[in-house]
Amino acid sequence: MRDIKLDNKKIHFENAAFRISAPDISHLTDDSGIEIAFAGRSNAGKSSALNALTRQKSLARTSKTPGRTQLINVFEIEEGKRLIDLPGYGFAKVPYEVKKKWQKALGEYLQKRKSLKGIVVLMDIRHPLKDLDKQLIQWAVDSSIPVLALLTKSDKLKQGVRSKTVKEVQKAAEEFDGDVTVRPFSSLKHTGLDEVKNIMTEWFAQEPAVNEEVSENEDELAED
Ligand SMILES: Nc1nc2c(ncn2[C@@H]2O[C@H](COP(=O)(O)OP(=O)(O)OP(=O)(O)O)[C@@H](O)[C@H]2O)c(=O)[nH]1
Ligand SMILES: [Mg+2]
Repeated sequence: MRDIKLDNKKIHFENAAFRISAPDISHLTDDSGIEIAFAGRSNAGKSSALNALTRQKSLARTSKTPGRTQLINVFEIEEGKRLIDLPGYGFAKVPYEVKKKWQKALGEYLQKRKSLKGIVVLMDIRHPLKDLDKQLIQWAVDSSIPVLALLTKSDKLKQGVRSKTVKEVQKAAEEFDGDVTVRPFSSLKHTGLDEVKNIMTEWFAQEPAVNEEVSENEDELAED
């Protein structure tokens, strides 16, 4: 019996398949179910983390050139369960107009998307908690959205410095006074992968968002 129960909850991340690339939320498919977004500075390792999580080498496009992901990319694990690869922020070399467009699309997505039920904020372990990272985490906390702060490329640091950094960021994250979990992560070595999956599985077990039509019908019924 216990196995069956656990099996019901299991999320098959490896089943994730690309659905759509959208320049902004007006082009996204329906806003029902649960979405978990991967956000972070350009080059932080968002696309690599998605590929590690789904055990697919090239599901999300990765690049040595910052600014690779310029669209909101949607991957569906199963009906009503999606992973979102968001454009990176804070990359200085992108032309101002392009940057403005991305930031607007990103801001709109974060503020308006009802199915957004969890945000994974990825930060290079060597440069954590930059201003835009802090703004994003604070915004998520203020919107009661849980945050998993992943300190990426943890393979780049020796064990001692790594643990010290994780502790420091954990301490700093307490200041946000919300549901913020900090963990080291490496897409290369798969460090932290199981824990990420566990946390995301919990997030996927939250109450899903419902379509606008459904809630309107409910309103009508309530008026009757
Ligand atoms: N050593 C190491 N390198 C990594 C790791 N994760 C990502 N990288 C490298 O970091 C670079 C950027 O990775 P991406 O996954 O493309 O980063 P991104 O955040 O999606 O970047 P944008 O789409 O430009 O915002 C690539 O050269 C990756 O190979 C890691 O865990 N360890
Ligand atoms: Mg990317």
